Amino acid sequence: MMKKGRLWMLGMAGAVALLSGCNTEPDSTGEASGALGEADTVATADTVAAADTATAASAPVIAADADSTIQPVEELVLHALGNTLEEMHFDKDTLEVNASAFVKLKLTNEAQEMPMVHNIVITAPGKYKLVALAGEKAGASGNYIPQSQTVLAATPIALPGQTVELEFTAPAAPGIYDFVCTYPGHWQRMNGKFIVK
Ligand SMILES: [Cu+2]
Repeated sequence: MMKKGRLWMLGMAGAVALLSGCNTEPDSTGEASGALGEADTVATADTVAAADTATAASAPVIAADADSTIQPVEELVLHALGNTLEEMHFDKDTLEVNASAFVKLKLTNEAQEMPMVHNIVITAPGKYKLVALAGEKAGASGNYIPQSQTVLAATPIALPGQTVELEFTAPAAPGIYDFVCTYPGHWQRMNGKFIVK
């Protein structure tokens, strides 16, 4: 909020500077349409100038915020392997993050065959099966993701060869949550524990 305030003030300062610049020009007292045109130009120039100035001026402020309030990003990488219902699996059965961490999860589908399409849905503890069965009912139009409080986060569907990404904030409450692929028929082999420390 502080930063926004500063940005706005710098913007105003820039606008004032630019406006006074205009006022010294002989043509600036011309007809109304000309003045409107100048106003538009000033607004655009001000936006650019303010953005430039703010970046330089507020850099130390952003750094201070990062130290005190912004969580470090925790990256998770998962691969879905196998080309048949019998072979398919995630390469990890456990994911681990810190409570309230900002998580970047990347899922790469290494399969070559349809219907080896996968997603990852993070669920409340012990709920992966219920979420997966409800996901089947949600169908393709619902991305196989049910509207449910027990769904904490979900990637889009990754087709064979695709990588999908998901950014979310981990639960604040430590515990053993679940993750599961909710594509129909996959949950039995494609699930694991999402551990929040
Ligand atoms: Cu799957």
